[in-house]
Formats: sequence, structure tokens, C-alpha cells
Amino acid sequence: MLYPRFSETRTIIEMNGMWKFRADMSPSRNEGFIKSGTHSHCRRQEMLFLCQVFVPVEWQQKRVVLRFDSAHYNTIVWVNSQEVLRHVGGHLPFEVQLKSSLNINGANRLTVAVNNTLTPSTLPPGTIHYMKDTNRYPPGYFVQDISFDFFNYAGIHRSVKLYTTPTDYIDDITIVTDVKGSDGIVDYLIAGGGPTNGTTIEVEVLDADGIAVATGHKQNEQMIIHNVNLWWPFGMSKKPTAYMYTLKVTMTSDAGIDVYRQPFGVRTVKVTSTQLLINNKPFYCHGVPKHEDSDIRGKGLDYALIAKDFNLLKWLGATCIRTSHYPYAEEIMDQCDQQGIAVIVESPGVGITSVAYFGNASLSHHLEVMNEMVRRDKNRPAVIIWSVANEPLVTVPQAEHYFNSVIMHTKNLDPTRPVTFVAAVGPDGDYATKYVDILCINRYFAWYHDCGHTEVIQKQVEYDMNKWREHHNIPIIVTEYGADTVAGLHQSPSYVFTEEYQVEFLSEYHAAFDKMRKKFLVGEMVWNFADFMTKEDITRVVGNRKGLFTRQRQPKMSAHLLKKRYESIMNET
Ligand code: GCB
Repeated sequence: MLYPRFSETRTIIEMNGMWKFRADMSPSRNEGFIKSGTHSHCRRQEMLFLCQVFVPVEWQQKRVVLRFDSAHYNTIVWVNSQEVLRHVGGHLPFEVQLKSSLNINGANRLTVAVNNTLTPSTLPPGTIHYMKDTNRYPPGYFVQDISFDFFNYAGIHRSVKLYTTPTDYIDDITIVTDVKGSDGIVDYLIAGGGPTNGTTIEVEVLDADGIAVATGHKQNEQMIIHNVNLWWPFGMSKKPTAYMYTLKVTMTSDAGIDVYRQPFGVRTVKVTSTQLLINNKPFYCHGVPKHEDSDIRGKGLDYALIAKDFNLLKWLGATCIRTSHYPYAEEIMDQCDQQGIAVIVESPGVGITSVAYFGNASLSHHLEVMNEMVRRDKNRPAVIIWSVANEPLVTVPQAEHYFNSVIMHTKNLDPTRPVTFVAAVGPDGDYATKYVDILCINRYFAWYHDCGHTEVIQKQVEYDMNKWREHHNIPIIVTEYGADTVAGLHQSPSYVFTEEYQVEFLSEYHAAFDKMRKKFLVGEMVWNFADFMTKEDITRVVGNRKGLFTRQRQPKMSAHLLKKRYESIMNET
């Protein structure tokens, strides 16, 4: 599935705007509103979205596709009362070709039902517990158990598009790059769709000025770009970083011509026992995990927010992000490609913390989600690592088969990038970490353990990492460490939740990291870029406050500390 792009043969209608909206309140579905109505809507309640669209008469001759960039979580779509599509899972695109359901000569009514109920086989998983004691609970009261803290926003989170292609069309493009001396090696594979009678393919690699620098004529070929401009993460090269090429594909058949332009970059990623290499140079991944979250908009796509966040990432001197804990919007990924922000792309495999979530249905859904995720992001130079899960249960034997299967499946889909999951415990009694290519660990010394005692941090970080290294001879990235901090709260001597405590806490971690940076530590990512909304909990003060920035993107004292640190690390290279 290709991202919808305009070309001389393709058109797009973006159906963004104010849709009609209501919660389905039919009598058989009248449970589920907890707390403040639609705010916490879940369970057996469909959110219904409606809109009307007209398409040009010329579309009669075209293949017309309806695409959702994402909707959370279970989605059913009707066009003019005809069901055309069902999809399970948030965060990733899904689409359907519209045939008889589409009215070319008048209005089309699109109805979308979205339900965010999580079950043991969804990703993330969740379980519903009903409180049936009517002496103590109102009728229908239930609790949704989830093992992650970010808010489970329902709804259509990203754009909905109608787009056209010719009836014979370019269906998929896979690009794999390598570097030999000053040559860039580009292997491509093009899949066509439709009857494809008498198809010919022309391929051109265009440089950033639109000049053709290599050509191909087959569906599957290797091309060479002489004197290639490599894709480098921000700060790793004095030359322009993040150089992007375009693969222009023209497919001609009896039915006509289709043209698609796929952006890509030329770079390699490798892992040794102590290093993460990009273009054979050691890369130190200093950055932040994020969330798709902001005031008012919640999780919804917001271009102004994307621009603001990338300005702040550059201000910080961050070289990478992790898409904790689900794949982010394609528009965010585009900025990573274009601005040289390396990405650990994480699947929505967060909260797999019970053996009940290791069943066959869970595993097969997880494999399907990996298919969708790799298919979407495989051509992006910014993507350097796939993470299949965050902090899963790994100390039970069932974890071995489950994670071996998901990791091997992902490696088969993409043999060119390292695959991992993010570990919370271990390495003792751990059945799954032996399958990862690079170790990613989340650590909260002096927060969830020894709270307030920053003096334990250096000792515990060093002890922990050395122990990991005894078990696994692969490099380590600390993918989370952080302390909740209410902006504007100050105290001397420092106290948890104050800005002073966050700075003191992070500085102790940095002192420990500096001892291991030149050895086997290849990244540090402070949790989190910004404060974000969570489920309600006594450990959360209107959301998770471990951000360097507030939810409104204003810096805390810690943001200045990190800016200084990241800039000085960058100046070393
Ligand atoms: C973690 C989780 C992250 C939480 C964070 C916290 O380990 O990966 O999703 O938000 O801890 O602040 O508790």
C-alpha cells in the first residue's frame, strides 16, 4: 500500500473538516459512558462519524480508493449504506477500493463507526471487568484494565482520503540501499495491480534538484548512483544531512499510464557487539521518546504541532525519537526523513503484561500489525530500528515462543534493520531478550525504586548495564529514564515532582552514561519529550509529567540541561 500522492495520473480528495458525530446510544448499547460522557467513551459504544462527498464524473474511468490513515480501534465503514470495510487496530493505514457503492452522479454518504474497546487479542491488549454488585456500583459499571498509562483516545485520528489510480496501477514499491565506496546501490522491486496487460516499467532516480541520476527498466533491478549523497542523521555530517532522492516510476499498459514518486534515502544500518553504525560510522542516539498528544487535539493529526515539535527537537539537538508506543502519523515520519531525525519505530505492542495476552489470536494479530507497520515504513531512511513491543512480560516460558515468532517474522519482512523490544526487567529469568539485535532498556532508579534518592542512580545504572552485558554481547540504548515534574514547582533542597529534582535526577544518569558511552552504550532517550494525558491514576497529576516540555510545549529547567548535553555530544563527532 503506497501513501496517496498526487501525480499526473493520480488525484486525491482529502475529507478533512468537521464531520457529523454522535455516540451510538441504541438501547442495547447503553452501557459504557463512564465519568464525563464521551470523554472516556469505551465498550460496546460505537462513535459514529458521518460526512458527505461528491466525486468528479471523470472518476468513472478510474480505480477509486478510500483510505484511512488511522482510526482507533475497531472500524466499520459504509458508503451509501453499503458496508465496504472493517479494520481492527489503530495507528496504521487501511484502505478499500470502492466499486458499486460509489455514486458518481450525486452525493455519497460516508458513515464510520469506531470503537476503542481493547480485548486480550488487541494491540495494545486490555480486559474489561464488570462490577456487578449493584449495592456498590451503578448498573453497567466496569473497569477497563490496561497496562499502559497514555490515554486510549478513540476516533478517526488522521486523514481520510479518496484517491484515484488508473485501473492498471503501481501497487507497491520496495527500495533497499547499500553503499560501496562513493556509489549508492539501489535495489528496487515494483508490484503492479490490476489486469496489467502488456506492462512496461520505466524507473528514474531523481536527485534533490529533480535531475535523473540513474535509470531502470524492469520491475526488479539494481541501480547505481555514482558520487552518492548519503542520508545522515542530523549532526552526523557537515554536508547537508538527510539527503533525499525520489524514485519516479512510470508504468504503462494497454489501460494507460500510472506515475508514482517514492522518496527514499541511501544509507546503511548495522549493529556490532558494541556499536550502532549508520553508513559505517558510530551513531549515538540521543533523543526522546514522544507521544502523539496535545491539548484540545488529543491524538489527532495537527500540522502546526508537528512543525513546533520538530523545531523543538532541533533546538534540543536531538538526533532520534522513538515512536512510543505505536507508529506515528506518516506526516511525522516524513519530517524525520527530511530533517534527519532517526527513528525507532515501535508497534502498538505495549501492555503485554499477562500470559492471557500470549494466545494464538494475540500472536496472529501481532504478526499482522508487523506486516502493516513494515509495509508502511520500509522505504524510510530515518527508520533505523523496529521495536515490536514495550515492556512486555518476559519472565514466563510462553514469552519465548511469542517473541521469537514476532521478532523472526519482522526480520523476514525486513532483513536490513535491527529488531528489538524494549525491556523493563531482566536480564535474570528472561526468556525473550536473547532474540533482539540491540538492547533497549527503560530504567527508573530513584523514581519507582528508592524514590528521592538520587545518590543510588550512578551505582544502579552501572550495575544494571554491566549485568546485561554479561548476558548479551550487544549494544545498549536506554530508551527511557525520567521523573515526573510539575512545571513551576520549585523546592530547595530538591524534592520529587520539582524542577530541581528532575535536573538533579537526570544529571546523575548522565554521569553514569558518560562512563559507558564510548564502550557499549549507543543511546540515551529521556522520558518524555513532553507531558502527556494518561488514564486517571494516583501517580499522575493530570497526566504524566515526565516531559522536558509541558503539554503546551514550554520548556522546563530540564530542557535546557538536555540542550546543553546533546549539543556537546554532537560537537564531539
Ligand atoms: C514506562 C512506560 C511509559 C510510562 C513510563 C512512566 O516504563 O514505558 O509508557 O509512561 O514508564 O512514566 O511510568
